[in-house]
Amino acid sequence: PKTIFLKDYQVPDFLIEKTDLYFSLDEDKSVVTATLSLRRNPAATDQTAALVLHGQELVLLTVSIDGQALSDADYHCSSDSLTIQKVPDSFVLQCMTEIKPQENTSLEGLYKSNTMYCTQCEAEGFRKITYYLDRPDVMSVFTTTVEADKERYPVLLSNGNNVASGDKDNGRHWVKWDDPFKKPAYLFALVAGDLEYTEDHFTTQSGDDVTLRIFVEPKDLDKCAHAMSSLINSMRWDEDVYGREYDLSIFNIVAVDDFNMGAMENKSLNIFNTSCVLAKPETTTDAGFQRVEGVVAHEYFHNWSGNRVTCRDWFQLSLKEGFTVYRDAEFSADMGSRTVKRVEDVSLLRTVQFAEDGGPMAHPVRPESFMEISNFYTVTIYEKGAEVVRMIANLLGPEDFRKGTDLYFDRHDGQAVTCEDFVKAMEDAAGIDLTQFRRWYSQAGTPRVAVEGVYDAAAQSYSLTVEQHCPATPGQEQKQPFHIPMAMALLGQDGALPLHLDNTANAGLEMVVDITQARQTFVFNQVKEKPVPSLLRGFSAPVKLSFDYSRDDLLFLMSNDSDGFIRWDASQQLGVQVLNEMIAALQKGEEPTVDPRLITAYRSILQDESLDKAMVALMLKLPSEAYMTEISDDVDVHAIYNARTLARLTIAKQLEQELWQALRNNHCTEEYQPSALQIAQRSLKNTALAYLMLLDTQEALDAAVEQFDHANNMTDVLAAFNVILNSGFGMQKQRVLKLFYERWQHESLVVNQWFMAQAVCSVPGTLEHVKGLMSHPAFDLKNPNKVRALIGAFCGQNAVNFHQRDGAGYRFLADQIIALNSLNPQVASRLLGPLTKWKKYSEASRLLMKAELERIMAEPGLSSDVFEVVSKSLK
Ligand code: B3K
Ligand code: ZN
Repeated sequence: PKTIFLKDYQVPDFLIEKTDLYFSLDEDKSVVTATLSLRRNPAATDQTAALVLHGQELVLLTVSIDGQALSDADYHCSSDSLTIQKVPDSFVLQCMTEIKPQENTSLEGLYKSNTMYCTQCEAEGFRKITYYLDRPDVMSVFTTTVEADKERYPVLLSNGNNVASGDKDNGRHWVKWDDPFKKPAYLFALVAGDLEYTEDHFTTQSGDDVTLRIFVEPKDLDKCAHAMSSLINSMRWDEDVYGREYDLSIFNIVAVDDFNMGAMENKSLNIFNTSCVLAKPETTTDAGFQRVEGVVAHEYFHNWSGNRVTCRDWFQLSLKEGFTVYRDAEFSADMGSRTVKRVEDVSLLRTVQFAEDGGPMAHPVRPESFMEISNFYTVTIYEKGAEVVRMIANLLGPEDFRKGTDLYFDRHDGQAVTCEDFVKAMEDAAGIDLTQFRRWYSQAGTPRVAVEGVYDAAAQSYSLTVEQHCPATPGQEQKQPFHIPMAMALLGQDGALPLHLDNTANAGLEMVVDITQARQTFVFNQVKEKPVPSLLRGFSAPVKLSFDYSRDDLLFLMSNDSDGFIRWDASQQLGVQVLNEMIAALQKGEEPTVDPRLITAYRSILQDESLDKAMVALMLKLPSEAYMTEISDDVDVHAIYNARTLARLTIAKQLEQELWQALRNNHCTEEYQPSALQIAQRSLKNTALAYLMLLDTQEALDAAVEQFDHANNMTDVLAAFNVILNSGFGMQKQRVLKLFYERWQHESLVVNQWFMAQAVCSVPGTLEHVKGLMSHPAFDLKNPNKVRALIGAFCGQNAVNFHQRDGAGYRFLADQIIALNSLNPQVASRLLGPLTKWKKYSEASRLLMKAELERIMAEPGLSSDVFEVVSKSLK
């Protein structure tokens, strides 16, 4: 595979004014007729260039220009292009191609999922449908006619408005769609199937009626209500917060079982993985409900941040993804608990994104090169990109940020633009200079920020000395200092102290200091007592901050900071200190002990009535194994697991009474709602249950079994199921495994949960069990959700079993990647994640992991997806 560079970007030689598509769908082959109105791009440097269209896995039947069929000598077909040397300046090109959607297991382009046809074109899937200029800066209006058997495919959908339809003889029918908005091919969509829909309506601020429909298989009609209300809430929110209205009279969502990602924002025809749209209390967990809400909002918000204003090229992907993740995160914060949402997002960022930024695939938010763009739909592009937008929003403040987004949307409506255009709009609207800030787009890696505080009692001054440094990442040895906005406060014994930075007048109790140099000192005056600094409040920048807090400082922050994120973060830092001490003891062959201050802190959290229960649950969770792994350079998986397990057991023993109280007091008797309040109760109750089950008492087992048997919602059922599976109660285990499957075998998404619960089980022997499940009738290597639930979860979330010492876990994963490489390269490449981090592990594991990467590398016929990740990991 070739490497493509941002610096080589050139405008397209041709533009496509109009695209007319005719699909004739059939069981053995489908025929696509594309009629394209093309003209030379006046901005192109070479006005005599040949026409080169993208195309893959297509059989070309006929090709004509302005009605004249071309002969073999007039054009050239390769495995990924169609070249026509001589074309007029303006002309109509017609291509007829044949494709086989039913054989397309890559789930990119046009493919079949169960009995329905559907598409996924982002990033470069449209070229598997017809020859085209498949790049986002070529924007065209589209008309699409879909023709298929009427009985099997009564529903025929595409982008825009349904403008005509009719029946043919031989039982076939057709529907024609017209999308008036210019769009790049990656936003094209088509669906054909035997689907039913639920419908609702939304009236825009301007008074226009929009018909909203969610299309699903008939058996799933009872699981659409949450997605529909989430959609309506998103539409209202985008009007209220960003002034953005919907722009067509119809908005469709379709649920598909086989899907590589969560969902796709195709213009007016969003296609969703069933896991991100279907929800009802009996089958869906609280996390599932929240995911549906978040993804529905995310895809809807793309209508402006992505569709109306799109990306010039794929290096700019974060332009739409980072911004849209920021938008959906703020929406979810407004719908539920803001602090909880922030803590969850920061947790993800600090484990998964920081790990990516420190590994072989590290790349800037705006990458400079790639081999396979599918590999760049990453936590860096999405989540770090969202943090960058969040920093801009905070630097500007709400009013100027809104001016900035208004300017961005107005200035670039209907255009394909760059991250630079976004930043420029912000600068122009707010009148500020983001020159140094732009390094967040170009430099990869997580900055380390070391802070030291010195209190001078005589001078009543407190100085914070800050040093920043960003480690090298592939291709970027040296980094320039970042502009890091650090929100902070100084806490005294009776509350926050007034901040007089450099003798200025009182700046209030909280401020943002702009760290811009490699080393700099901030002096605060009139500080009446030695403060505990509260740093990086709200996680104001995506950095690794270190400050030498004593455990007593951390306990103080945990109970006194007014910033919920800081309280949680202090509990995590305390947990890290305690666990690291235990890990060190284990490695020296000594008896590890749990610092009693941790237990005392947990006790007071459990007893603090004023705290949000969801926050209590979060603060009672020790740092995850994944986080402990991320912050360590020489990872000893088994020591981390053993220390954590022992700490958890000690906590359970010493807080047994308090945990029982939390369990009993948070039993919810009302009808299920995915509301912040109920979610908080359930999460605290189930956190308590998990601790109590570690005690191996009959009483705890009874509580779990009772909950498993009688709960009216999947959150509680699954929580009970999980703790029973991880316990030593063999008979109950067998019983719940069987019962759960029997009860839910017809609900594919619940069966995924069943696979996942077994895959993440920490008991020994899980690898063999997982291998056995691969031949379970419900498992299907072609279905990405099943692969993620079983293989992905085992390798990514079950460290102690995946890293079993003989390397069998690594071998298992490599075998699956080799099998998936030819079936579905995108899924194969994503599964590689756990192996790519091999350099972090202690030597024995490291060598075994590397050997498996080398074995994959030696496979013939590697996809560009897998090749890129494996080759970069081995460098
Ligand atoms: N834009 C899509 C991602 C599609 C990726 C395909 N490899 C989903 C989203 O971010 O909304
Ligand atoms: Zn997106």
